[in-house]
Amino acid sequence: MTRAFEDKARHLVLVLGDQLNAETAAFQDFDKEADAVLMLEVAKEASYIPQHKIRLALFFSGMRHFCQAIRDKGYTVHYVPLEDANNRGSFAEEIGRWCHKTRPDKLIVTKPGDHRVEAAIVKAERSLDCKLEIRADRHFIGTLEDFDEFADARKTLILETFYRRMRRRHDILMDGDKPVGGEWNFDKDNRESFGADGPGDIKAPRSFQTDDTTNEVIEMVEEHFSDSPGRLDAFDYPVARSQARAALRDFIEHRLPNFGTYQDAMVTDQPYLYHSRLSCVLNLHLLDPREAIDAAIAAYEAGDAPINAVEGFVRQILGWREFVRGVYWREMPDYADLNALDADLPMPAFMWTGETEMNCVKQSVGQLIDHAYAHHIQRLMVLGLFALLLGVRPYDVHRWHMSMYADAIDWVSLPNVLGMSQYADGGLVGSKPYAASGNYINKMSDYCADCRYNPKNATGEEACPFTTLYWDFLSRNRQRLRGNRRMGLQFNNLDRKDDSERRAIRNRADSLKSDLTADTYL
Ligand code: FAD
Ligand code: DLZ
Ligand code: SF4
Repeated sequence: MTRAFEDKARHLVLVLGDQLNAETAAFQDFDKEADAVLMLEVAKEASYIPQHKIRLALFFSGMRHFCQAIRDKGYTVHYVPLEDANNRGSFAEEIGRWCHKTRPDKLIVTKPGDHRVEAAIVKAERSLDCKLEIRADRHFIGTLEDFDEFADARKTLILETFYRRMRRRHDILMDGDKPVGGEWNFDKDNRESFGADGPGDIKAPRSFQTDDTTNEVIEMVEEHFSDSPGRLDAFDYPVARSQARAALRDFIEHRLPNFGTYQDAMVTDQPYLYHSRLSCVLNLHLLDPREAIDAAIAAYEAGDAPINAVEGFVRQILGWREFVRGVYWREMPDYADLNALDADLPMPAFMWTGETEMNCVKQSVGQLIDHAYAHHIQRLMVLGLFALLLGVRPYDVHRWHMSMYADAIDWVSLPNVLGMSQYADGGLVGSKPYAASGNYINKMSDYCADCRYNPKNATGEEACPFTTLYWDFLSRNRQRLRGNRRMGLQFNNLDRKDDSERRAIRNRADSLKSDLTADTYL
């Protein structure tokens, strides 16, 4: 097709790296004859914090596959590769360059998943000759307006209340006005660990072979980001829509039936267990959350998966995923600065390398290096817990998280890390800090059996750092948390310790804090 003016576009639709879906609001009323798509690989997004090589390859490969898919459908796509000699390296500068070149009447973008990116695009509009239109992100089940309506009506935000409201509003897992299976929540059935025999054979998530596009991206990442964390030799993530659907089918068939029961368990060298590994394709919009929920419910209705598994999976997506997104947009930008527990230590360097004698941390970080993935309980009750107990600055924990996980995008990482795991928002996302000693990790994993520390000991040669720091965390935050009734039992246990034991714990905690943070990376 030849256009009247070679590059002139009526509307220029900017598609960001986590918006790889041609059904998004930005494409509504798209006219293939008159409009064009703009996709930008920009150095700034890859380097504003060092990022895992798998994460970089995932975004760039996903973007290139999406570009090809819509070009095949006849869309005009201006795609700027990272290595393009004219690439100016940031969204603002590239948008300016392309608006100048294509002279659109309107620049259209779906709401970005990062407040920083949205602010940069809004700021860039001032120097453009066209209007900017930001459209709502429909890749969620509820709207932000709906979340605000929920939040405005309440003093405190409780996930369970929000989740039930979402079930009713969207008629998901409902039997009239009653929850399917007779309960709203089957959490009590979902806390099993594996016995001495271990988990047995669990089919790992489907592995996707790299194609020429992904191989090119991998080479580019190795060349330009050789110092980034992680490794790429085992890259096998889904990077296209058809692969995302195949990954969902694979989960539903092989892992969903046991997803609930062993949701909280952790096992050496088993990164995924019964988890789905669908967060990346969901967050990059290659998979719609409704598709994931519908597939799980269909498995329940066909008798292929029990209610505790299906309800557990639905709650993660319909409940938590929607809830944290609502909190993010309601509270930003101030949310990023919250630090309710005044935590002020830096993140230790071994959180990037795994070089530590704490076996649970070593295993979880090792897995991150290999796969840019850890499942929820490793994030919350090993790595997040360690940072919480040590007292690391919450925003630094979030930055570390953004740099190590393939699925991290600001809207989802920040409330989970700063809110749920570090309690920096003082109880907005979670009603109490997820503070626990090494005994919890011992109960839910096999890590302690191969560790030089003993999870039962808070002091002495073999004292587990988690256990020492747990008691220290309670002591140092006693005043701040004294009004939290859900912590009563934990403080009662602290009160049972005599003065000399408390002193010994404090001394050991102090030396741990300086030893463990002696070497930092960011
Ligand atoms: P599964 O265990 O199979 O769960 C199914 C899906 O539920 C996930 O794919 C995800 O889309 C959704 N989900 C579950 N829990 C949450 C949650 N708390 N918030 C949002 N979605 C949820 N998830 C991210 O997608 N990106 C992040 O950056 C991220 N950071 C986290 C940081 C911390 C400290 C914690 C505790 C959790 C974080 N989560 C994050 C949530 C959750 O841990 C991951 O979504 C999940 O581990 C991804 O693996 P999976 O796809 O195998 O999930
Ligand atoms: C994470 C990331 C990376 C590494 N690179 C790009 C990129 O080059 N172009 C792009 O459009 N998006 C990228 N992203 C995602 C952004 O950092 C950010 O998360 C999204 O723009 C938020 O919507
Ligand atoms: Fe982790 Fe402590 Fe168990 Fe070692 S003993 S694996 S440090 S919880």
